[in-house]
Amino acid sequence: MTMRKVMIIGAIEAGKSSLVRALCQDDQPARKTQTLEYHDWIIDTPGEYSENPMYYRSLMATALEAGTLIMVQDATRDRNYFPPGFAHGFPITPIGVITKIDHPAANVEKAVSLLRESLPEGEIFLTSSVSKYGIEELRARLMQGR
Ligand SMILES: Nc1nc2c(ncn2[C@@H]2O[C@H](COP(=O)(O)OP(=O)(O)OP(=O)(O)O)[C@@H](O)[C@H]2O)c(=O)[nH]1
Ligand SMILES: [Mg+2]
Repeated sequence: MTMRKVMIIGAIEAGKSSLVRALCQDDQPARKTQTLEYHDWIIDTPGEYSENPMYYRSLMATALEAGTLIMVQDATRDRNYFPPGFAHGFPITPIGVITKIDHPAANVEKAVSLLRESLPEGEIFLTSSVSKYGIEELRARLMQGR
């Protein structure tokens, strides 16, 4: 049986690569993602791919290699960078993740409602790559989906 990958998308600096590292128990700090990065079972994407519609086709094509899509919303941001209903454009299971919930400026409730505009249904996990809150639970869920 082939192990299906997880693709992670979200705005620039939303915390995608830090989340990937937390899920893979890699303690090195994340650096700016410049291109698609294939990790063991996660495909990390640059924030530009989610912010610029020019890259949507590339995201859609790469999603075909994955079974699960993680859509990230930064808890410290007051806007959603995905178009409305974006999750429906992908033929794989979307899971929402709120990042940086440890941050003093985090507004989790606001972040969830912003993410809901693009992911109307489906699970949303609350996480921090700093405190590791929610990381184990998310990893367990992702393992089920493979
Ligand atoms: N407080 C806090 N800061 C975080 C967390 N996750 C990431 N950060 C910070 O947010 C910034 C961006 O993190 P990255 O993981 O590189 O973000 P990214 O989404 O991969 O960014 P791109 O590669 O540019 O698309 C860094 O300064 C991180 O230290 C978190 O859980 N809590
Ligand atoms: Mg990155």
